Amino acid sequence: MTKQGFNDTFLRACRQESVPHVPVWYMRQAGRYQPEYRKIREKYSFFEMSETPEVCAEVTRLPVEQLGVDAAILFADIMTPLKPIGVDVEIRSGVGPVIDNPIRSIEDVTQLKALHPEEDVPFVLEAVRLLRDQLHVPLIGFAGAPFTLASYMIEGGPSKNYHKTKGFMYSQPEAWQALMDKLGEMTVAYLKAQIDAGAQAVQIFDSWVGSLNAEDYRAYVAPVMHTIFGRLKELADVPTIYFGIGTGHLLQEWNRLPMDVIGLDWRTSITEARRMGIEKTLQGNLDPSLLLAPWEIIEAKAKAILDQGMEQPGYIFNLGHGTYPEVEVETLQRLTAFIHEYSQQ
Ligand code: 1CP
Repeated sequence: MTKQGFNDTFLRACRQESVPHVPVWYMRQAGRYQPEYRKIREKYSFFEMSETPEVCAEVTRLPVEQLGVDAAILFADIMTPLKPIGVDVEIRSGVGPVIDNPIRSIEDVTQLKALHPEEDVPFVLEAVRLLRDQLHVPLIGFAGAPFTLASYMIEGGPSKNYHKTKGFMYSQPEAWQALMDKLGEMTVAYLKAQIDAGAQAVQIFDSWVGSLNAEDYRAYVAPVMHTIFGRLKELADVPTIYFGIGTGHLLQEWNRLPMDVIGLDWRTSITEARRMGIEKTLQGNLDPSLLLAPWEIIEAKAKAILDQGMEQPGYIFNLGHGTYPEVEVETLQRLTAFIHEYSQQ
């Protein structure tokens, strides 16, 4: 049952149905480019914010109200479910996730606990429940993908080349497999709980998996992604989205996974992906750096992307990666209005 006045264009586009306009939302749409966010963030740490359901719901709603986007994404982090399974993680301002006890061996993997969402992350589920009552657009739940989570768990923080992660993968393949299996189970449990609480779509962020070539992706990562998306399809009837940076060379592999929407970064155009035979819904892919350019340039690029996306049903406008703190709120407001207006049918 949909609420009266509920805007379901995003869900319709996920399912490749006709839409009155192209739906749009932005990765990292809640964040430091918003003065209201910065004000709240002065008072709380990142995890204090996301662990307080009322605050979490407030910052999740902020971009929906301010920008007029067609979907909300839960305010949390891909690291959120790692704390209860035994990972000592904090989010450092201007840096990102930092982990004091990085994974080095099979013993470290064995010590990781299973996630019990209702006991371990009740605040996430409570925020989802609050938001479902408050929102008139779909709520996207999310999780990090095993490779990308493992990259932080093994490196101990952000990385440029992921060489410790890949070194672990190549030299301790059994420990790697055990880690993928554990994180895969955690991801299914976490997303299933978000869906049961009310999330109407889920996105899995595999931001850093583009650092692998297609052969290694197939050997070391594709099996767990197959299991995760396959299990989600059995357990729930909501659209699933898979996103990564620099993953153009992996799209054929992705096309074989049982999921619905591929999130593209700016390196692979919508037309190129279609030419490669990708028939899933596509989401993307304006380079977020463009948001710092004069409006005429942003508009011309957005128009070019829309022209490609609108060639067939199943297209969602987004950025190719998250917004930056330097972006002006007005720019995103104007862009959202432009996407809606230009794509109106
Ligand atoms: O608005 C939203 O998009 C929802 C909230 C959200 C999401 C979906 C946050 C809040 N983080 C994420 C996902 C996330 N977190 C990803 C996948 C998407 C991506 O590639 O950007 C990744 C890799 C992280 C890890 C992370 N957390 C980073 C990146 C570090 C790196 O390796 O470069 C950072 C900076 C964080 C902290 C964080 N998470 C979210 C916010 C708003 C912030 C900044 C916190 C602050 O200091 O105020």
